[in-house]
Amino acid sequence: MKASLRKGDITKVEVDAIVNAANTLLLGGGGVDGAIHRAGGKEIMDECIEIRNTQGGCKVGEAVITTAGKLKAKKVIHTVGPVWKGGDSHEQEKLRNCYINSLQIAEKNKLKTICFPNISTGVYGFPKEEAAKIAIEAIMMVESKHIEEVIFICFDETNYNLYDVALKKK
Ligand code: AR6
Repeated sequence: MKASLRKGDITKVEVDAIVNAANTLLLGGGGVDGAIHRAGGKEIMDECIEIRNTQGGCKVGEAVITTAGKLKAKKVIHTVGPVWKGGDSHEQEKLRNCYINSLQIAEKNKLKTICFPNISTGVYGFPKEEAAKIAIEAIMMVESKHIEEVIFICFDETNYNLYDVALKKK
């Protein structure tokens, strides 16, 4: 599995699946979640509502998959990152699970290219350097037959530079 880095807007990326940094209710919101729902259209929300009605949303660290609606990607994998509460509430483990569970869903769906935003590093306040380290280590823990490439996309310069340094060390 190859790991690569890009700068920019995840809604424009042409891959098998983009990952959304959602909330437990799968109701949409601000940040990358808002951008994905705005660009992808109603179909994504319709499937999120269906998932909410059947399994009550998505727990922190877990992931669910929907259509990507009008986006160039084929699927959206919604995962819920932890809110940073100082580091003593298993935030690291929960964030690691977001990456692992998203990749496991991708693998189950035979998807080859997956693009991740920097989960939890926006309004959820996870320290960016630690989040980047966890993300990179997590994807290396996943065994896969189908996944060929994982792309980390960074919207802000700080995250881009942190991933650039961290990926070069691997
Ligand atoms: N493309 C790529 N990355 C983006 C984009 C974009 N279009 N927009 C923002 N980012 P956040 P969280 C980056 O706050 O911290 C929502 O309201 C952003 O710079 O979107 O996991 C949900 O509904 C940051 O680095 O997600 C939840 O309630 C990263 O995406 C809550 O926010 C994550 O920032 C989730 O908070």
